[in-house]
Amino acid sequence: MTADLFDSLAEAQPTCEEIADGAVLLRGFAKPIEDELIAAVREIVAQSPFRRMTTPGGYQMSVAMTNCGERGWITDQTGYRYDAIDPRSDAPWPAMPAVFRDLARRAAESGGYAGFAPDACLVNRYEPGTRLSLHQDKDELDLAAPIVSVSLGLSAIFLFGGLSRNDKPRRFRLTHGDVVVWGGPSRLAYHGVAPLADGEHALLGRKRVNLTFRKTR
Ligand code: MD3
Ligand code: FE
Repeated sequence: MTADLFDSLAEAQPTCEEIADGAVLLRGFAKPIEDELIAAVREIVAQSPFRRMTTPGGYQMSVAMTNCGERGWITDQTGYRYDAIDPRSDAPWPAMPAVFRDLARRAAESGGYAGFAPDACLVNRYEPGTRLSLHQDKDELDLAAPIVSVSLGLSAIFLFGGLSRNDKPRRFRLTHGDVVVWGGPSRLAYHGVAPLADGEHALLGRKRVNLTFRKTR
């Protein structure tokens, strides 16, 4: 067998790697449905555009966000919360596409969390230089459910810390099509994204889009 054929066979089969207690990295898991996912993102954004939100501390986030599903994550001067209404359109967030829901459920099952039924999907858009500082995701009522993240477009350095803000983060490169299931003891770990390096992605151009699927109640 030639090295090339061996490589292409290896790429066709997503790998499953436990990167921390309860956190499973599924390399390339979303790749087979990349076109459907990107088309769905475009439809969501047509209805609820990306916007840079303001934190309670008065800072404008560098990452632009939107949501789909029954509820969406928002931040403003008064705090962080999940809300059924997009404050920009005063209408419900776009429905979660079946291709999103199914991907999140299949990924969670591969990661050991069968029956994952997300009610919210936060869609983050990174441009070169934008970053997400170290934080915990704890606005969800059901912390027993995992969070499933899907990376599309330019790759990013993901920072994965511990349960204390002071724990030195490990760094992982997340590339187009990678899916991570964050559950169990990793669910409340501090995490963030280093400033995005410039580049050009064949499908998304100078952008990274990250989907995070959540069960908020
Ligand atoms: C680890 N998003 O939206 S995805 C977020 O790439 C967020 O846009 C990042 O952090 C991004 O809140 C990282 C990976 C991720 C998401 C949720 C987690 C890692 C997590 C929750 C707990 C532990
Ligand atoms: Fe997060």
